[in-house]
Amino acid sequence: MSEEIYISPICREVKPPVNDIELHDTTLREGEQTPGVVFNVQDKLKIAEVLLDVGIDRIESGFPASSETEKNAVSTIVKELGSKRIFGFARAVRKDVEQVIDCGCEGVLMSFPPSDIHLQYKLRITRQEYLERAIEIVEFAKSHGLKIVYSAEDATRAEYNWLLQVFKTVQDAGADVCRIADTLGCITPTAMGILISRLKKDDIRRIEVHCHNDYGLALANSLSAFESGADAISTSVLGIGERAGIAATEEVILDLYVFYGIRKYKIGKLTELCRLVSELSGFKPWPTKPVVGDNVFVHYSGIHQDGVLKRAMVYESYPPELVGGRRKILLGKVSGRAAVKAKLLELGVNVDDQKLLVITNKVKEISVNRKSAITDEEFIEILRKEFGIEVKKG
Ligand code: HCA
Ligand code: CU
Repeated sequence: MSEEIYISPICREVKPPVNDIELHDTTLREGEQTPGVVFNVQDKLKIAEVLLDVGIDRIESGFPASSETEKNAVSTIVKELGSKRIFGFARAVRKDVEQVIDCGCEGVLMSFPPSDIHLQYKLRITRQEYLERAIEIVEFAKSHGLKIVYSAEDATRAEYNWLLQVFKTVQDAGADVCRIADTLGCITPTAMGILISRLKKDDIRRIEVHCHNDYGLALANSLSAFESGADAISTSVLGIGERAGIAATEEVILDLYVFYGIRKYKIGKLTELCRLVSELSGFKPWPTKPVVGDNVFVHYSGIHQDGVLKRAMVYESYPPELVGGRRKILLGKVSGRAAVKAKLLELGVNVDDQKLLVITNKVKEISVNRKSAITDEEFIEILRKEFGIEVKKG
């Protein structure tokens, strides 16, 4: 695939401090907290397999302590696919971590909120009690050889110096990565950049971000964190998760590839991965959803069709094939001769200019009385009925 990628040249002036990143995909845990989404063991295995194949660095495979079924699913993933890169979700309670150990996971995502709001209203513990519990549970997990991503749930609403103290404490106790969970998505990209830079300057060695999308900022916050030195980003396929979901795996991989030259993931498999999760979750991406929405590689207006047929880069910043997609020319009220000609060529039909003009006028005439574009099947029928042109089934 030719590297026909055309982005703003100003992007070259943005140089993140680290030129590597880890992706921590939580489709199988956060994603399953999407209302109505239930993955059975086979579903989880299929999704985990493709995620590993794409090159995802860590897979949050589920919450074993939540049920026997869930524990069985996580164990099966480890049994079938190996423990490497397989993590289990746990609260900061020994029983939860023991379940993750029993499943044979390589690591644990330990979620424990330090914000005063959670301490006061949810956990009803003091900051001192929080620290004691955090040290105890991290040391316990470490003593069992688990890799530890320590997640400060609701971190973006925690008071900074206290959050720093928490991260320093757990980092000293053995946590490998400190995660900022922007649980309510309530931070802006600039503020996230300031937070990450400050934590890095204050010697928090490896930082991950888990960004929710309640204000539509999950992806922007994730990239801003990376540009300020974050080492890992938590994502889910199609962005599925609680409420407005989180940063989407496919969008993060595409943006890391195009804007920062991160080539470590099999980007050509993104469409396949998204279609699999969409099918197994029943979650249909909306038509304008970046990377996989039905409309994202469609050119419909005459001006765009004319431009893209002359040179794709005119109206495409990256080729659809990059992510395993395909360009589509849709015919309708605003289509011109260039589009009709391209569609005819796509169908293997050659006509002279005279015939092309007549067919184009017919397309326009039909289109004005309808609310949707003309599908390929309808266009083939028009060619047959109106012009006696038989299209061979390709
Ligand atoms: C949740 C909230 C969570 C936890 C994950 C984390 C969050 O779903 O229970 O602590 O990183 O966004 O805080 O997903
Ligand atoms: Cu979350």
